[in-house]
Amino acid sequence: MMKKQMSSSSNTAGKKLSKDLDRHLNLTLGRDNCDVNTSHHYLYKSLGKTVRDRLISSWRATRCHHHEDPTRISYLSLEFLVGRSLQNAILNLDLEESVKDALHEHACELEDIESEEVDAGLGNGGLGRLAACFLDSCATLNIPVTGYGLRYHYGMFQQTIRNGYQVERPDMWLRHGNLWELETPEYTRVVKFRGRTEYYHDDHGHKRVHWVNTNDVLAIPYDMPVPGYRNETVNTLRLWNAEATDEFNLDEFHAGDYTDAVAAKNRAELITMVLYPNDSSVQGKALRLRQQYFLVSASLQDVLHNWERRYGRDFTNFAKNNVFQLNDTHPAIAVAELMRLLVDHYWMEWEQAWTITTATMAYTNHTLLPEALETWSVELFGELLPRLLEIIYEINARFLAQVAEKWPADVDRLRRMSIVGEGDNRHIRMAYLAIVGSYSVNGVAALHTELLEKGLFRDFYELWPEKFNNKTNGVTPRRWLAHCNRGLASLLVETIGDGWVKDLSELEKLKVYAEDSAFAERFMAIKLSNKERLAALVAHDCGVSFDTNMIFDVQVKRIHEYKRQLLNVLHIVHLYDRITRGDTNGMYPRCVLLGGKAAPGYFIAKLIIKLVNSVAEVVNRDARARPWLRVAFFPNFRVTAMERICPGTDLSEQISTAGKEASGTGNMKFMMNGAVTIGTLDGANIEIRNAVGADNFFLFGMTAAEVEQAHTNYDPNSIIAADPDLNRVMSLLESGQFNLFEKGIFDPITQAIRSPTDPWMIAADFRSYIDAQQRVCDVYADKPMWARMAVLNTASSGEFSSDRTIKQYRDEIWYRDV
Ligand code: 26W
Repeated sequence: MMKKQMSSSSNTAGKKLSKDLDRHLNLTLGRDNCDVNTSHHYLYKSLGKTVRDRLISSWRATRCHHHEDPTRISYLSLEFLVGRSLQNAILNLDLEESVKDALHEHACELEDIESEEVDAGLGNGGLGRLAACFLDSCATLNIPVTGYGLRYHYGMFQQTIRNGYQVERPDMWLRHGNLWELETPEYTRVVKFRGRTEYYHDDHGHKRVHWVNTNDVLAIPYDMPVPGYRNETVNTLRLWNAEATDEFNLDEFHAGDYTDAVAAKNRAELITMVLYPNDSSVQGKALRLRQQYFLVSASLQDVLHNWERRYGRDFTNFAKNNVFQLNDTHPAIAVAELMRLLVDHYWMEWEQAWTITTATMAYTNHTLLPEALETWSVELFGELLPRLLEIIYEINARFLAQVAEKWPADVDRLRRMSIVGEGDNRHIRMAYLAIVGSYSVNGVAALHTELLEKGLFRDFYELWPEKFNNKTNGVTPRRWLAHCNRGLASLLVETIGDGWVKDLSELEKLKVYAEDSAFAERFMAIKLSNKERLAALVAHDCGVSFDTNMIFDVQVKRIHEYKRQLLNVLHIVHLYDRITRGDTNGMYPRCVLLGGKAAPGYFIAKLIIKLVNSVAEVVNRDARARPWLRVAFFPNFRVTAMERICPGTDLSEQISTAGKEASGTGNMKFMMNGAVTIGTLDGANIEIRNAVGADNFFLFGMTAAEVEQAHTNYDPNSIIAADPDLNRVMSLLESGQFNLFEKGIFDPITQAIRSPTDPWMIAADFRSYIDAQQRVCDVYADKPMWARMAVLNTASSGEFSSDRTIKQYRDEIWYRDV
């Protein structure tokens, strides 16, 4: 009875969806079924609108509900790497069956339609994708979180490969419009730049500040819905778009110069034109600082404005009900901006404003690399944001007084801890501003947090140990398992039920099945079909044929020296060398896939891409290698590509120099999908290995402490000389075999490996890496043994759900006693 009712009601829902789809196609878009036959584009659009309609009422309901609850968590981030939205919404709203039926009437599969959607590539890599996973978990856990970001007109560049080199092309992702955004001009804010400050006394004789003669820019919000998993909650991702103010234009117009007025309009709109494609190194460009301040000022004004509408100018409970989570230092200027708004706009006393600020700001650090630590020159800062600079000076003066009180006469400590770094080039240290202004400072994996406390932020940890805490990253199991791996998801539902989608720790129940050979066989059959899907993609996008009988060995992530794609290449060259010498004893055939974007100005990273492609070309052309080794570089790696890549991977490469990768999140996606990791004791690898057990993880390399130690007398040339395998690999690279027509191009790479100051210690970990790769071959040859490991990896991945991470943010950072 129950069942019958359900199926008939879902049937009605299905019919309604089908009708709505046709209505959008015919009326909203003005097409008929004949047009559709020529392109899937309009079907995508009408399906998108149909799905969106179903989000709208829950979206409004969620806003109403949140209206009763004063709590508001604002996640401030310059990046949200959301990828596609259609399938995610369909999954979370439980519309899959209805959509399938409706599309069948158009002789279409969802798969044909989904490829019409372009990725929203509003982020670089790990940090941006983490923000997107977090939003999914917050909505699913029904936490009132608003994501605040920028509506870049050009997202992460599109990467193509020409003659083995990376070529960047602009990503015009908005060209065909964005179905998922709703413009909400009624919440427009004004953001000020430049000008100067004027001091005056108010009617009560208080000294006040006016920031005058400013260049103003409008911030127009575009809202994107963030649906929770089957719980009726729809949170908001609010992306600000920069537009010129009318007044701004008018001033110039009165001055008689129409063309200058239009030029000024362009300057304002430049702010949200393009995402900076740098990951882990800073450029210090004025436009970047303008982006940061624009995001922060518009978002804080939005929150304060909403507060004022509901509670007037009474801020007694503001701190209790508000948190601003800062995604790295990029939005750290929020500390100073909240002070400015409270003091200059709401006329609050400094002390009270500071109490509120330091009770609402929370800072997450995502990197230890010194080149990624943001500083801004005082000169630039003062010119662009004069009032903010004054406020930072005041914060710093009061802070240093506090330090001096605790450590009298420790001048060196004052110099070390100052928010304003002195010297030839005076600069603002954004990480220090974030720490001083926040009540919580967290790292993103256990080792990373420990290194922050003992290393980078040691002085601050000594002063405020209670501020520091760890929140190991996670990824959303909706996108990274339920959606991207339909085959495995069905097997899981059949075996342990569907509770894992909302509570990934239930995957534990799978552990007993690791010993069940029938189950393991089904698990590996699914892996095989995912390898087939991946092989088809690799054939299409790389023009290389992968054989699914071989090990699929994958390293996809941003290209960076610390991530050591080079070590992977050395292994490939080593295998090739063995093959050409006829030494294939104990070798297991493998297909190696590398992919990722290099920052456009990062010379060595771009050269590494060229090297991968050059090695791939030689290997793939050589008939002797064909049965043993195939190599491909995946162009334009992005969220959507990862959805196909991680389910089809056997071996996940997580091989950074220990102590350098803050956490990693790709490692978690691979593990969830049943790949086994070869990795160093770095970032979350350590926790992954603890969860799955040392026997089910291929460990190699120095520890973070050993790396630190080894720097003192590092001599790669003697390591190379003492290791015949490494010696041959280096000779091959130096012989020019891989660059016959471009003599010497790889010299910078081989020289870096041979340099005693190589920070990434490639040579030091070579032997141990090669040995671990040999163990991979040995285990892979034993099919049941590998299957057991693969199953155990999925079964042990429960704690790497971003739901677990977000619960910890909620319980340990966001909901606290104020
Ligand atoms: C301003 C230049 C810049 C841009 C981005 C500096 C630094 C960044 C990010 C902090 C780089 C980043 O994405 N970090 C990654 O964050 C992930 C999520 O926490 C971690 O899993 C990665 O280990 C970390 O590299």
